[in-house]
Amino acid sequence: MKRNANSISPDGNRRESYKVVAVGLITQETPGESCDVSLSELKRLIDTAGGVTVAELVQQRPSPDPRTVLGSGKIAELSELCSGCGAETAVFDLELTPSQIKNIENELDGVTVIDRSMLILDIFAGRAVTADGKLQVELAQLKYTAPRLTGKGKDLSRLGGGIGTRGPGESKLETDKRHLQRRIRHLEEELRTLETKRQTIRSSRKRTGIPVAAIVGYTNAGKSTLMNALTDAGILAEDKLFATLDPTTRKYTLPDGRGILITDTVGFIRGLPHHLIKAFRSTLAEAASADILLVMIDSSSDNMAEELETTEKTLSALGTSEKRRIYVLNKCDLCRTDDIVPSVLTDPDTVMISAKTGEGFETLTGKICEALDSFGTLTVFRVPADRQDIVNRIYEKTSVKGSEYEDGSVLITSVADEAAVSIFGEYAELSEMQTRVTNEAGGNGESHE
Ligand SMILES: Nc1nc2c(ncn2[C@@H]2O[C@H](COP(=O)(O)OP(=O)(O)OP(=O)(O)O)[C@@H](O)[C@H]2O)c(=O)[nH]1
Ligand SMILES: [Mg+2]
Repeated sequence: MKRNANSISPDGNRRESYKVVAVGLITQETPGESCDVSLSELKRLIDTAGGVTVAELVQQRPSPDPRTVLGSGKIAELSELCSGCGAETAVFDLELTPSQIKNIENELDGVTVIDRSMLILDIFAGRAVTADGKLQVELAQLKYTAPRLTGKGKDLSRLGGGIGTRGPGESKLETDKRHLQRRIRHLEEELRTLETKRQTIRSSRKRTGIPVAAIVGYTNAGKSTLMNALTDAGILAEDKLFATLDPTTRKYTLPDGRGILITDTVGFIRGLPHHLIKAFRSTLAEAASADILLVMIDSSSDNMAEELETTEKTLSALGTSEKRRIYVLNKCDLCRTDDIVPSVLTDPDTVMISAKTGEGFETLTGKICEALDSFGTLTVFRVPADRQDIVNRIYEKTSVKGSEYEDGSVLITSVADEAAVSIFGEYAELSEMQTRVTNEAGGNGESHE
């Protein structure tokens, strides 16, 4: 596998020896089964972050204890467990408040306590490559992780960092309050500048009229594998969570000769707090600004339904609910059709593929062509100036982009679907000639590259 600048080696420059205890909680809101699924995913995240899960501990209670999440007996058990197996870190599979972290740490002897989001941010910190990605991760860490680490400055310098405490570029996360606010302001400023630049790039990309299809979906669904198979992009694709953080865009020529841009994006994951999704808005903006979403699903996953649900929720948090979608059920080489969740199968825009073997690619590209057709064609209508009735109807039936008078005629430029082109065909001047028009509706994000 070729590796590009976006890649880091699976173990990168991480120490592999952090011993971690994974802690889960079964409540009314998180029943046993969903706690199991989430905890096994947490262990994969720990592995991705370079840690080793040496033990796990789960407690069932109606709701988390407001002070220490677990009850006092379980906290004592956790303390014994950590010292028994020499664990340096306990990762809780839920969102913890800064004071909960402090209270729990007071009960554990020298063990660092982090939550699921801190762990994910830590992985992002190790994976961000572009200036954008790095800024977003650092800002999210300063806002989310740093307040949860304050007061532990001495411990951190003793440990030299550790899981959940690493900043971008492996530098120790700044936890000094005096510097914190200044740094946050500085990063926000830099991000704003970059956002303006991205906006310009996005606008110029829109003007070229080349449509963009973004591959989105749960982490590890096979997005990068599909991207590589179609465009030879050489992106790192591996059996780890969050192999991709920064988006990559490549040109792809469809079988009918039309060109599109395909973007590979960061994967989604359950339990990421809403404000963290927002923090990665500019990375995820690739999805928000795309014309078509290729929603990728690992059809061999035991948790396909939840993964799809998280994907749908994240897409709607990004304001992309109205966007044209093609559901891509990947890894069909590993599963039987009758295992698949029926609600997705009945969607006419669903394709089964194997990004690995190439099975189903023809159907997929066919669906992309169909989606492009439905966007309509940029058409110029030349209507005699005395036919105001026709002018009015064109305004009614098409999406008018502009009009002007020329030699006793009204020239109307609009995006017209096939039906409109055929109704007003005798007035159409350049129909079929133009490339398709970028779908402006809902395009509120911006693009890199
Ligand atoms: N058997 C099989 N494995 C696949 C297929 N597609 C991808 N994989 C494997 O699934 C794993 C994850 O693939 P990636 O392409 O890295 O997944 P991703 O969606 O880009 O993941 P993130 O970047 O982490 O969000 C890799 O080990 C791939 O080899 C497929 O069609 N069949
Ligand atoms: Mg990927």
